[in-house]
Amino acid sequence: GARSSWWHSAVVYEIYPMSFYDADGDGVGDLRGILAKVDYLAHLGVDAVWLTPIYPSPWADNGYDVADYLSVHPAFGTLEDLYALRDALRKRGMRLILDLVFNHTSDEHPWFQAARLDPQSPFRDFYYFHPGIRDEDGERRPPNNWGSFFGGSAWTWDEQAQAYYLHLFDRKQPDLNWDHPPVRRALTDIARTWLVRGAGGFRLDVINFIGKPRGLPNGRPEPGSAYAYDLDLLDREKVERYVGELYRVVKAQNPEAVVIGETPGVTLEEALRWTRLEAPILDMVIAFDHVTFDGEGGNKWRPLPFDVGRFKKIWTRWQKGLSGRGWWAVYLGNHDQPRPASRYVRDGAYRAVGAVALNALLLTAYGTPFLYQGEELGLPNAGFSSLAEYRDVESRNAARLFREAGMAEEDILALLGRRSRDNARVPIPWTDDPAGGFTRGNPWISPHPRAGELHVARQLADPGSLLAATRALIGLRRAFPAAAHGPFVPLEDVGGDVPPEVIAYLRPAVPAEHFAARGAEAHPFAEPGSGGAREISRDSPVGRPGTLLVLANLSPDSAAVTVP
Ligand code: TEU
Repeated sequence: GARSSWWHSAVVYEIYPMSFYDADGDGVGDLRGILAKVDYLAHLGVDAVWLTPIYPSPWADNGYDVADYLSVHPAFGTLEDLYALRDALRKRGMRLILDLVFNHTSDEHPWFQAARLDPQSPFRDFYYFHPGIRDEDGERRPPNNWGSFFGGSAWTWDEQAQAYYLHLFDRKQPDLNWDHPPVRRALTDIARTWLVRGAGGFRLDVINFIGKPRGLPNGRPEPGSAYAYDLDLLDREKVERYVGELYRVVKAQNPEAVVIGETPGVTLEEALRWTRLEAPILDMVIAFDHVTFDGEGGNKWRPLPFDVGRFKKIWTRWQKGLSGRGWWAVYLGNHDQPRPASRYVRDGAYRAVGAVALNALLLTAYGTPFLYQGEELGLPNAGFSSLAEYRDVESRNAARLFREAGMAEEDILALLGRRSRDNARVPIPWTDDPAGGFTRGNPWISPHPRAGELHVARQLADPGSLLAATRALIGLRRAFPAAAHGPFVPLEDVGGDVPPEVIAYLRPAVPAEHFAARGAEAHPFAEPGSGGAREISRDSPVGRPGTLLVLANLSPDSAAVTVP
């Protein structure tokens, strides 16, 4: 199938604008801040930048509660600032990907404001309002047992509307009713407008959740809970029909625009069906099997010890399952996940090498790698010292529910320190000034406790840093199409006993034009055989031409890369 689109050989860099860089000193990152750092992005060598939502929002869920899909939140800047960023990226060969949150709006969006005020409003059917049902003792209650991912019921009674309304996330995020054609038309128009404005593509937030089953039936309650989070209820035919419609509109407007579906709970079969290379309805999916297996029943708040064997099995299943047939976003972290350098790596000496290994896995895998801001620095979890420092609605709701359930404060703090999304949302440290040089104001969230040790300036100056290794890996991916397109073959499948002291073996220098196009100096690789390693003989099962080997000696101080 066709794999010649730009995103099939691209590396995407995810930016959480609130925490990237603050140019105007109000303590919140902004678009001018990102603009100030485009040469850093060019130096890294990434091909596209995905911004999480930058639209007007009350920030109940840090922008995933959109109050106006076509403007820019004043705290981030103006549309002109966004266009300036778009142009600066484009000049350096990079595209801008926007986040479309189409499963729900903010309750402060004009559509919801109109809908809740007047049952006759044309916007009433934009959402799921329901009068509720009477239980045996005549009490009114929600129409089903669905739970909100942010705690409690997925239904809230609204006095103004005199009805319940559905919100799979926070109560300030009412779900849109995609069965209502005017909803689909309105959202498609919004996507088209952003394409006209020069967006290079979209990441569609929880886009499989738009397939609400007709009749809104009860789901299977989660063990120990009154609520159901039953993704099996989703109507897949509906998802395919609506997503397919949106995909065709986007491609008709700009075939080069990438369409990325964030699809929590997606199965490998669905991923193959939706991203099949010959007739996709999504160019790639963001899957979750490898970021939910370390929680009991997929519940992040019931963490299990990290089991690298299980991780490898899941990773291999998806890599082999998709190879040559479908496509996915390859990621280990993002703004919703704890930091990979804490989640997948034992503490202590191995952190530095472990972080290199993770970036090597990410950047040599089949699919499009998504590097989330700070992963090039190996930032571990922030781990706040007090609950008051948490900003994330999911974490604050969870802490309240744990407290009501009698959990001790220090246990809540430990659990959030391990699983909260805020672990990956603290500001990027740029310099060795106390708050990491992110802002000259008061940061909206606590700075990273290890900013002083891991900041960008220090790593830029160190050729042995994780930043340097990550940059080299991005360049390597450029030199080895096999990294993105080659079949994924676990070493044990080739029976090769890889010589233990083999180090990174990178044949051609990265084409200089890759870096020149970004106005950055070329990055020569170590010549073969340097470092005194034994050459990999061509007749060894792992020395086969066209095979990409990314190996390293695992001495703790090594900045070399390691075998996935
Ligand atoms: O995340 C969807 C999603 O699955 C998350 O709820 C994830 O499972 C959870 O955060 C893990 O702790 C998207 C956005 O990425 C997230 O930031 C939003 O909060 C959410 O949708 C609602 O828009």
